[in-house]
Amino acid sequence: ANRIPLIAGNWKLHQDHLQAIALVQKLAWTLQDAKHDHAAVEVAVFPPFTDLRSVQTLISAERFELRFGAQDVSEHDSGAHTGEVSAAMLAKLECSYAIVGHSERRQHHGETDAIVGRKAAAALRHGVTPVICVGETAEDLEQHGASAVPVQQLRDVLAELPASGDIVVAYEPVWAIGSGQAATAEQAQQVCQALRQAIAEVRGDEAAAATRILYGGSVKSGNIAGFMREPDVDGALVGGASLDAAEFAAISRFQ
Ligand code: G2H
Repeated sequence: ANRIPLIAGNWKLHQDHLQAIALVQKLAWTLQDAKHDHAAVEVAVFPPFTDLRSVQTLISAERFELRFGAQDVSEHDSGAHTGEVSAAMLAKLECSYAIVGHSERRQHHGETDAIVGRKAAAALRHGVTPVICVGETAEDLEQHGASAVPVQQLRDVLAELPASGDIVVAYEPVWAIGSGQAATAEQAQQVCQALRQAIAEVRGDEAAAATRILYGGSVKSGNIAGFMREPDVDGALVGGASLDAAEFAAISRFQ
């Protein structure tokens, strides 16, 4: 299958809407200077909710080919859910994606696989592609090896979804997040392959072959090339290194 690589920048809780405009502008210009082929490697940013309207306005006014998305989405479409943001609202803002189930939300906001699955389903209902995050803790790794927990998380999330609809999966070992200690390319490949197998079992071989699976956890320009050489790694979810336009553009070139 011809999977277009995706380099996704998760800004987490950084950049107010004015800083967001500056960062997106700088990133777009840096990519333009490098003659980045957006059809060959998709580049997307995931700013905080309050930045999305500004980012959308800038990208559409300047006709930048960057994609963007949200870091979370409500499982509900509307109603008495104070503080939530719906997938319909994100779709109206031209968000291509919504991250669901990032480990920081699983750890600190009590998100279970069932909740993550319902959030992904809500995104799909409105034409927003969910970026479904899975990954094992250091303790899981020691007790069960690398693949067992992420594969089970993905199965539980997929159980909440319709059989079709575009999804992206991000494998982010919790021990590698923001730690500076990335997984090796071989470790990432092993788990991404197992995740693709799990997708095949639930959604069929064709869907599995078409689904992009990203690696995340301390990705930087110095280690991206190794990950991208692996057959089942189709891109990266980048945190800290996505806040520097030159560094993120370099990662988008896999160097
Ligand atoms: C993992 C990743 C982005 P970082 O959370 O989602 O962050 O690259 O800072 O490890």
